[in-house]
Amino acid sequence: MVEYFKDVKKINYVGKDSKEPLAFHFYNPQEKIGNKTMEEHLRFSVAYWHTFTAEGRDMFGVESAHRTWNQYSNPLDRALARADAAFEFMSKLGVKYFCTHDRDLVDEQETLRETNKLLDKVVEYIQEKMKETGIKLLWGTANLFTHPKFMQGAATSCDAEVYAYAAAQVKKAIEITKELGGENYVFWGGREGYETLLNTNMELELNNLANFMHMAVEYAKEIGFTGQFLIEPKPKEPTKHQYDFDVATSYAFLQKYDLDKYFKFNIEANHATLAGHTFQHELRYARINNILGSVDANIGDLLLGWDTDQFPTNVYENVLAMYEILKNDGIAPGGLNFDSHVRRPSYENIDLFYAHIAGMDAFALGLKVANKILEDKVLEEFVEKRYNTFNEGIGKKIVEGKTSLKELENYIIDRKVELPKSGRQEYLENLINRYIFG
Ligand code: XLS
Ligand code: CA
Ligand code: CA
Repeated sequence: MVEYFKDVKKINYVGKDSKEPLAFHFYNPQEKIGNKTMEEHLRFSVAYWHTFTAEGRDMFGVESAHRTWNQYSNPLDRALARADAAFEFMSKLGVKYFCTHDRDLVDEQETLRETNKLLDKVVEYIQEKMKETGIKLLWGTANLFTHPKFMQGAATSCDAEVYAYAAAQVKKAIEITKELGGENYVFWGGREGYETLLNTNMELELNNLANFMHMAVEYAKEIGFTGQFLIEPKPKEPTKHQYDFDVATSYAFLQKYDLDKYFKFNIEANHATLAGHTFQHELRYARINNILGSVDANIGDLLLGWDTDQFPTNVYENVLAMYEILKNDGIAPGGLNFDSHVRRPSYENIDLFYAHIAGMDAFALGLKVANKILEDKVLEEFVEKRYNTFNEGIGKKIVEGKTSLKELENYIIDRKVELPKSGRQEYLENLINRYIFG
């Protein structure tokens, strides 16, 4: 079999003092942090699309990278070579999970029947590879956004035939996710939204979307797929407005249509910032509602403002993300999927390793620091004190819902209200810095 990454051996943990670049300096899979190993906490996953399918094309330029595994003209040869490269890469990197769209595994053919036939062959091949390597599928999904028929949405299309095609495609994608033992299944509505309300029946589109989700839930039950269904919110791009705007908006949609008990959320850092939130905000909102399912680990560039999907090398952000994940008691069966791609100038195969190592090390650092902050309860104690007026008296009554506007008026009407305690933001920011660098 062709070896695609000849210059790379297994990536090992060497510790922070080593100068070896093709190694982990902070991610030590077997090291215990609290009650779990780093590997158990972090559950890293490689995104098939960014790392093996895409080759660095952007709006202004053609592919900058030429991945040899994608050069075969026959679609089956190409798909199998891509799988070989993927499993060689993941084995050398030591990542135990991957995520994929149906159309990353094989290119779309003339008809759905032909595509599905090809897909079956590739899925069988990948099953073998998974058995050999022990690598598992974190989540599968259907690509309902690349082909031009989806230009006006899939489950929210203005055209019933497109809707039917999308439904059939999702049916098959759930089947193959089940065959591959996928632990989750993701719905990302990249084109479920609108470009202009002038031509849009929003109510019909949202109702159709809800029916689509109900059919998916039903079908999963029917075939015994027990993986977790996840919604991945994103407010815009490629569509001007996307219905799954952020966690709160999507959660309201799920509740309205009685879907909330079947879904959790896959939260992507770059999508949070596009929605005008921090990554931590989206994680926190999901956590407190018990709907935090999985994470697409990346980071955007706030100066550019679009979905740049960069590797999450910002330790500060990762500390705050891991803080939420630890408070959630982990995200299994979800994981940290690197929905990240190398910059266009980082076009060599070796850059794929440097990028993943950088993301894994930065998340390992985030995990360590967040765990220490939690162990020392420094934020907990601060927050606890900040709200302590709710622990007794009238505050306790408010929390318990045992008071009324009248009673509150009576209570406060003759009192001089003092200023609340200082928020101490800068003190807390410095505290976090001391944990990171101390
Ligand atoms: C695109 C999304 C997409 C989903 C899977 O912005 O992040 O890659 O994660 O369809
Ligand atoms: Ca994503
Ligand atoms: Ca993205």
